[in-house]
Amino acid sequence: MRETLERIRSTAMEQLAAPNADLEQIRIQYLGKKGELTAVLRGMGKLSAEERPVIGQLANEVRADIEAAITAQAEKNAAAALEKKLVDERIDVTMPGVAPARGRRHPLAIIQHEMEEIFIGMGFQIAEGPEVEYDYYNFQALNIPENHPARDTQDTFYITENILLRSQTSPVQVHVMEEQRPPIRIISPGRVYRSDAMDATHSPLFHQLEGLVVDRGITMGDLKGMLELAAKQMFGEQTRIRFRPHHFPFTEPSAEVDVSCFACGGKGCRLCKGEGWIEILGAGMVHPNVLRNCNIDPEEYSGFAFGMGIERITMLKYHIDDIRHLYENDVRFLSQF
Ligand code: 2NL
Repeated sequence: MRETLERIRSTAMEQLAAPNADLEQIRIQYLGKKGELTAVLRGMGKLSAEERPVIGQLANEVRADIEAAITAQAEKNAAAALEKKLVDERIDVTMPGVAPARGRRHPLAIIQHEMEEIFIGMGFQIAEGPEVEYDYYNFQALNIPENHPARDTQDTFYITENILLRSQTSPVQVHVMEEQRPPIRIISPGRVYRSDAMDATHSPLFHQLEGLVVDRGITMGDLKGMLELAAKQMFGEQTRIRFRPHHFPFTEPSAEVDVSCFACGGKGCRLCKGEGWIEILGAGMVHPNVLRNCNIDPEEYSGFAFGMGIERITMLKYHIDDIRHLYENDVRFLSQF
């Protein structure tokens, strides 16, 4: 029996020493209910009274040795597994990162924000409104009655007989004049729609920035001074402006406004088509009918207004020769700004 115990101990130790030994299987094989050591202990009843304590002690030692060896091996395995995990999952924190592809502002948004900053700097507030409007706000309130020829040049998309996509952002300003009392000093940037065929300079959807100032004693001189300041900030300190008489139904008098060419300084070049001047906006004194439509007394108050196409300014500043580039979202184009 002593030999059996010694053999059990040495074979168990051999098995435990083998690479990839199955510790649980070995524990069951020797120490389990039906294990080899357990079987020996069961047979102890047949031993003599002198032998029993000696063999019993040896059996306990063998059990303790095997248990200790299993625990030791389990600890070794766990340490080895941890070491392997640490090596496998090592991170070199000094490695350069993968730079994420970064987007940027669309050229139209760059120019719109530039203009917003300039007018905010002069005390204007930004006003926004719906792109779907009533005929009244887009036309009638602006002194463009039914059958007025301006309805042709500003032909838009109709949702119903009297609901349409705004052809200018002026309706936003009409809402503000209805809801607020002067002094009013706002700009309204945003999308506008016209029933135009797409070509190099036209698009059925484009962007406008309009401005409106209404207060006591506002004159054409205020309009000219303010526009000159804005033009210098937008196109450079040496920029001059020029007013040419024009007609808009919603302003009287009205003017088209040119800036001295910011490419050649006024000598005449390809950008200004030899003119020395570039048209950038329309403007004028708010028509008394428009003020009256908004319950503002034209005897007490006067105002000026102006409007410009954001696409046009963007194309001029960035030398973009076709408006369609601005809508095609080709990253090779957009990444240049
Ligand atoms: C242009 C010309 C202009 C206005 C827009 C306006 C708005 C109100 C009253 C009076 Cl509420 N006028 N806006 C005035 C003059 C010109 O736009 O060529 N836009 C692209």
